[in-house]
Amino acid sequence: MIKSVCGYCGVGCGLEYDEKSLIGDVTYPVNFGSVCSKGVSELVSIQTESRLLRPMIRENIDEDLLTCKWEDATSLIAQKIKQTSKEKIGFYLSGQLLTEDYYIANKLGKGFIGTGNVDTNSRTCMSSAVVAYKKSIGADFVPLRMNDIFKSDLLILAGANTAEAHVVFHNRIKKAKKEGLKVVVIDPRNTDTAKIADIYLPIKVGGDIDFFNLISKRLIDEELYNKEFVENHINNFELLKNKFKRAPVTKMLKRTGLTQEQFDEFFELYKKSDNIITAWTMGLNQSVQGVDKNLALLNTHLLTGKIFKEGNGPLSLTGQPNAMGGREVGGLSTTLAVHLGFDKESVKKVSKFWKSENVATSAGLTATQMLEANLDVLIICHTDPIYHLPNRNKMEQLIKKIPFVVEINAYENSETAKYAHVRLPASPWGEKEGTQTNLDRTITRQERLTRQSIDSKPDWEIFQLIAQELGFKEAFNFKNPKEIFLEYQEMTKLNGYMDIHKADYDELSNNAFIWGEKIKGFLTPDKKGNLFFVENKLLSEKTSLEYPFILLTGRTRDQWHSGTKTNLPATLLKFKELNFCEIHPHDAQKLHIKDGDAIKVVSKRGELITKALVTESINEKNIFIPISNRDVNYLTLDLYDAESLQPDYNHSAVKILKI
Ligand SMILES: Nc1nc2c(c(=O)[nH]1)N[C@H]1C(S)=C(S)[C@@H](COP(=O)(O)OP(=O)(O)OC[C@H]3O[C@@H](n4cnc5c(=O)[nH]c(N)nc54)[C@H](O)[C@@H]3O)O[C@H]1N2
Ligand SMILES: Nc1nc2c(c(=O)[nH]1)N[C@H]1C(S)=C(S)[C@@H](COP(=O)(O)OP(=O)(O)OC[C@H]3O[C@@H](n4cnc5c(=O)[nH]c(N)nc54)[C@H](O)[C@@H]3O)O[C@H]1N2
Ligand code: SF4
Ligand SMILES: [Mo]
Repeated sequence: MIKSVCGYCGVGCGLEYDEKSLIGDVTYPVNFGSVCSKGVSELVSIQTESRLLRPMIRENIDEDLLTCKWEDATSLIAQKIKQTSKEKIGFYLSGQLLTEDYYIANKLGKGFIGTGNVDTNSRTCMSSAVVAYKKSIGADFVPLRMNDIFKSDLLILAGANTAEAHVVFHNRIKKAKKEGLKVVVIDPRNTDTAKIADIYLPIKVGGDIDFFNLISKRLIDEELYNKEFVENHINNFELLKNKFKRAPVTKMLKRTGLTQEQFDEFFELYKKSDNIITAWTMGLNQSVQGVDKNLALLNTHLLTGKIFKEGNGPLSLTGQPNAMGGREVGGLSTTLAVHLGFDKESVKKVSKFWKSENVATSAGLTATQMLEANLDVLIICHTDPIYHLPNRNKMEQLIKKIPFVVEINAYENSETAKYAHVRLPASPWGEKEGTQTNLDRTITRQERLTRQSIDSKPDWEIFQLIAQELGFKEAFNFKNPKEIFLEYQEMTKLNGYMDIHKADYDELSNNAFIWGEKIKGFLTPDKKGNLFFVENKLLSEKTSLEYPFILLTGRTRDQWHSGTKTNLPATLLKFKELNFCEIHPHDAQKLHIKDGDAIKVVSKRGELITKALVTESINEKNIFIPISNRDVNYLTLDLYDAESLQPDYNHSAVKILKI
């Protein structure tokens, strides 16, 4: 029996494999044996015909790709890197890489090539939460665990559809409900998650800052905040209080789209709940004011002191399996390594540790900036930017201008593949080993369950080959992921609060390690939490007569993003429809659209064809298209949060045409 962990979502369920079947691990402290349809499909996805199996190469993207030897591909990549100045080189990584893969790629990019341009698709996913956590509590640190819901009285889910996106956690929520937990869901769509809520609040898209500000204002006005906690542990209280004095309450409520009765009913429950958790995901993060939305939410926990104690706290629900591990390693271009920034002291420490004189000295381009930056070399690994970046028509034009694009992927059918000059086959989940950190700091090891396909290699090994070709043989001489993990663990000692060095690699798959369990206070320099006054600036794209609908996008339960791993001919797991567009019956009627009709959805930037799903689950004037429709980003707008540079995926103005 081999123990491993699921490589799909941030819940990170424990699995067991007995050479024949893959099942949930009943002893694992996250899922206690349950798994969802994606978890069970892990093995099917390795065996599919759409695997990328050989390295391939071409001089320009109009030519066919030709199979080549690994040495030819890696030496060409090294040669291109050598010929290019470091600010023209970019590494576009992924929250689905294992920690060891991430560590090697970051060490090569930031440590030895010396470019800050090493970023990840987590930019499109969690960067608003990262920035806000840092500002508010002092570090990118999730201060509670999923199991805290069993010690809590109230769980608020804001812009999070756990029923489809964090399935096993959702089942845990249902269990906690039976033990008395109340659940409030704030979402413009009456999702499967909303259906289990004690109170469902159908917020108007983009109204979340107003909603959380209304909570904070009431807490202050009615003196319900925790005075002792605020006095001793919190900065900026007077400032916030003064700002709220003039806050336009009626307007704010109107912007939430909720009635006074709805808000009051919620606030009654809020007031009487001793222990509160607020969890959120893309409904807040993916926004032109994503950071501010996070801060407005975090304010409520700082005011009430409902943080750093059992059953309480702001719980960012990370999406990808190892987005947290990537952040810990330093995979975002705004960090250098192990949660350290680019200040002189950190650069010095890191240079000494890596024994390199070429460490990047300033933050580099974000993933959302890379295609627009006239790069000469772009290395993309374990992610599909042409599928996932907003305003796809524009992104397609931009990537064509990059003279040398390398794509490292385990599957052949990504959208980015069309633009790659070199394609390298990676070994996917099940054919490799390494560690990952789930959404609540649980570090576990994924195991190799089957042999490696003939010519594919684990991602860390691919980066190591490139590093060796570049002449960095001593610094990149790892024999296996364990050796990398040990070096990374040593490095975490550079950052006082990271106790990852206490984990035991050999033990990890049997015994998960939870880091940061001793942290019970703010990690800011003055050890105090920071309140921020934020306002809804209504910066998203507005509807017009021509484009009267707001498009929301998001997950559907049985598909993993672009579907290279889940939407397979051999998969019998397609229980739920993947191609649809939710539209309210009133809107459908006005447009003479019936359920199941083919429709064209058009924005100022592009269009797609899909199928109408007429449902009252969606507010009028909103439509929803799941990201299992690979064309979804032809419609979306490339508008970004000014601090996190995360895209505003959920607020594009569109029109609908019957075809
Ligand atoms: N099945 C499946 N599960 C996944 C993934 C997958 O591809 N498939 N991907 C993983 C990843 S990477 C991520 S990031 C997570 C994402 O996890 P979630 O964020 O929970 O998933 P989304 O479907 O993107 O949904 C966000 C919800 O926000 C709502 N929303 C939109 N705009 C607003 C708004 O203005 N305010 C509020 N309050 N809500 C709003 C949407 O209606 C939607 O229900 O899922 C992870 N899990
Ligand atoms: N409109 C809209 N756009 C969105 C979002 C949204 O909600 N709405 N969500 C955003 C978010 S939160 C995210 S996280 C992104 C996700 O967007 P992507 O990261 O682009 O989505 P995936 O399909 O998961 O891409 C992962 C790629 O890795 C490949 N792969 C699988 N296993 C391996 C392996 O072991 N090694 C290597 N090298 N490759 C492998 C897969 O074949 C696939 O091509 O999309 C973002 N884009
Ligand atoms: S909930 Fe997430 S981690 Fe658990 S089995 Fe499903 S996809 Fe895998
Ligand atoms: Mo994500």
